[in-house]
Amino acid sequence: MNIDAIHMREINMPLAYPFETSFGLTTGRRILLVELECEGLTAWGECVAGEHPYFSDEMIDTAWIITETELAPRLLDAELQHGGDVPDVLKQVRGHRMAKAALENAVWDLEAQSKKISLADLLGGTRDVIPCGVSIGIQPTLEKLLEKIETELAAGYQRIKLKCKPGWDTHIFEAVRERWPDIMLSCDANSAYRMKDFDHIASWDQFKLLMIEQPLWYDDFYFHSMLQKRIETAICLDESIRNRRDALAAIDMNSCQIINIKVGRVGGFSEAIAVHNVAAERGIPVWCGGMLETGIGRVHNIALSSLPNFSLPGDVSASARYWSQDIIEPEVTVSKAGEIPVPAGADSGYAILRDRIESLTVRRQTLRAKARVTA
Ligand code: OSB
Ligand code: MG
Repeated sequence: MNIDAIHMREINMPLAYPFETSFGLTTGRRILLVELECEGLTAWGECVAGEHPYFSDEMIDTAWIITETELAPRLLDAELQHGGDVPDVLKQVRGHRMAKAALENAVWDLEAQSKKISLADLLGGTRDVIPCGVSIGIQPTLEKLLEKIETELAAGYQRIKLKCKPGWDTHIFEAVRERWPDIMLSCDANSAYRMKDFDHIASWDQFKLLMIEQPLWYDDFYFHSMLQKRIETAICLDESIRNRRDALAAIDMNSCQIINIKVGRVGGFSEAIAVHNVAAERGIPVWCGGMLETGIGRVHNIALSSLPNFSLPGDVSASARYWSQDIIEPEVTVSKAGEIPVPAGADSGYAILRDRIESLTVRRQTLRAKARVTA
């Protein structure tokens, strides 16, 4: 596979509902999309870097410049057989995993198309449907939060994750558990707590949470392992896990008992599969995280979630929870059982809405391969 052209574009999309976490409020997304042209085929990738470097050190503007100046030129020069060849092509560039993932994932998509198999099959997926949960942002009031949960449970979602932070934690868990004693419930602090909060976090054991996601520093394993010793509830790491070695270190140190895999955060499908595999070998369940993706990233997340060790409901949910209109058709929907079917066969079953993408585009850039000498 020789890539002939890489089209980069930024689209701006307002979120249907504002999303608040301990690190900030998001009301609209600025998203870098890449479109690869290769021997008559076309595949898209979505960069999940945020508008600001608040979740990770990447943001759309750093991803844009790195893609344009470093990553895309390397990919255009490379001889590729597989999506799995991409990390080696890009390895001279350190970091910038979300930018790399957008390109690598599109190459896997091309490979699946050229082999006429589903992306899930190419990745090693084994599930026909994936179990779905939702991540519910910090709300203006407790009443609003309870209403949201009621709506999501009625829609069929199997697990509710509550974003939390100091001042929006114990009392909401208490109220939710009082109303729904038995639902699968977890929380995500996005690094909002410190060592002084250990007793406070330990008091949440009474709520029988499935997990507490990333309570401490975004780059930490050691203090999470200290905390894990002090609490019964499983810690799940998100931000801290950048690659397979991080997963190994975190598991060996007992920094976590569950891992959230985000394909952008770990730099692409190859590393996501490696994290999945190392966790599986050690009996650590994983689930697929979300980054407020459009349908393009969402469909890639669905394929990844079909791997066997994605045994817990993920944060991959229906398009309508994010967008008044998605950029793929049909939109992603969730069944009453809280599941999304995994597309089988060569056709992903989702079409890219090119006109809609055009109308949302605010900047674009095309890079083309140098003329190739063919024998
Ligand atoms: O920590 O999982 C997170 C969204 C943006 C950045 C970080 C996170 C999230 C979510 C939302 O929790 C997941 C989703 O619904 O896409
Ligand atoms: Mg998280």
